[in-house]
Amino acid sequence: MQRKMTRRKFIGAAGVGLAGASLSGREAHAQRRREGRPPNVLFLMTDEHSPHYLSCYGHPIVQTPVLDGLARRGVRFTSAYCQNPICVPSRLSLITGKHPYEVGAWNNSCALDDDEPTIAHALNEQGYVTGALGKMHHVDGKRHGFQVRTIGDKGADHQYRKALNEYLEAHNMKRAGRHPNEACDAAWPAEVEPEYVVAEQAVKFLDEHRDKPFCVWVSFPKPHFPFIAPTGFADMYRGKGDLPRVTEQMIRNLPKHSVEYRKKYKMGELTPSQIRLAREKYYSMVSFVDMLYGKVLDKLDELGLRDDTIIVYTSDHGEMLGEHGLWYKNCMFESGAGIPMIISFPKRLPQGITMDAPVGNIDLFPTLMELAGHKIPDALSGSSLVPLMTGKDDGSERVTFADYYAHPLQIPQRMIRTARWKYWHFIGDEPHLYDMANDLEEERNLAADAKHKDVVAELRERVLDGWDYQAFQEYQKSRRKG
Ligand SMILES: [Ca+2]
Repeated sequence: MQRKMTRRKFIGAAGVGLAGASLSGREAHAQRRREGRPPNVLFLMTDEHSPHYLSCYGHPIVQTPVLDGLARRGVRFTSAYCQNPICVPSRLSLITGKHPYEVGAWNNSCALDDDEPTIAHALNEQGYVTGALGKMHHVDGKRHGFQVRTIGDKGADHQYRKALNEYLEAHNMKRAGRHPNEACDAAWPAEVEPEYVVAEQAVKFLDEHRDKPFCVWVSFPKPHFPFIAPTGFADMYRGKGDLPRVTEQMIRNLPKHSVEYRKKYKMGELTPSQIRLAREKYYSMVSFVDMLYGKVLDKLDELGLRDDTIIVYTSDHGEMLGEHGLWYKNCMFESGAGIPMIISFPKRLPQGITMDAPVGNIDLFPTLMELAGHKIPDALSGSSLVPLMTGKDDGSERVTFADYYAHPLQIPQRMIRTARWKYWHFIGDEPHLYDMANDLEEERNLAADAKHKDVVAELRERVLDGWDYQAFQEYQKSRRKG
């Protein structure tokens, strides 16, 4: 009630100030509406974007001019993580602000309970129009609070793969599979790519909802495999695929889970030229999504909404791209559980700065609520990044967690990242400890080193504190019975 009265008063005051301005009646009206309203949220999200593969994160080959521009106008996080390195649990954690184990999100078959509130519900209550365009990966096909779903990935909504599928069918073509050894160039126009049609819908959404506060997810499936360079983006990197540094020690270090995964997909059999080619195609996909986000941001500028919009860029997990001899994600190494994260809102946040404190996608729900001036719901497990971004918290005590339970071995595992350490705990395998200040490539597992006994004991305790992996074991038992 208090908030509503304040808002009305503010609209009134803005009206007086505009009386003498030389705006047309309609423009003045539109401006008054904007000035009294809370900021919009534009949520740019990709799938499988490893944190090092953007030029603003220092990658020597990959070019991401649009996201670099966003980073110049915002805060870029260098130690950001998803809460589970696989689609569904990661995404459900993000929209609920809770750990995957708190919402029963164990693998890509798990649906969110209908009663579980999401950020969309919270912003709907504040009078926002909430939209989810593109990949949300809600396996039940439900909206979970998002009101507008003009292009979805499941159920009755218009699916983002429709244009591509129709094109392939009409031309009697098939898309290459997921394995890195199938990397190639697209033989279809960029206009039928799922991301292209989602971006078009995003532009339409901004046009249609410009006069109300909105929160919209513009969510792309790329740069998720298959490793196919979109038309127009293949030449940019042709011949420029590089090899990651993989040492024997890294391979020896791998946990049982990753050894099994490597075997299952024959990752060790890839030749250097196959690795180079798959990485090259990945770079093309990254630049393609970057270009499309440019179209969406241009629309925001054209509508004069940029200053009133909080913009977030993140991904649901990374992509190993051959690092540590691994592909895909499904692990806690930097390129598996790490993500790029940029938050831009120059009205309230510094511009062009980087923050090294550990943060997670789980923190975005409370962060966006606070930045937009709304109350943060009590039940969230993430914490707002606003104190960190505005210099009120130095971040030295911050930690973030990620869990994993899915294929190939279904071994419950949990990672804690502190300012200096990454500790990766398994139920049924030896732990890992990496000194992230001195070994960012995670080459030396220090968990068995007597010198670090106390660090391991402390982090082990923190990882186990409150972690309900027994609920996963119950879930597995019930599945076996069913
Ligand atoms: Ca994913």
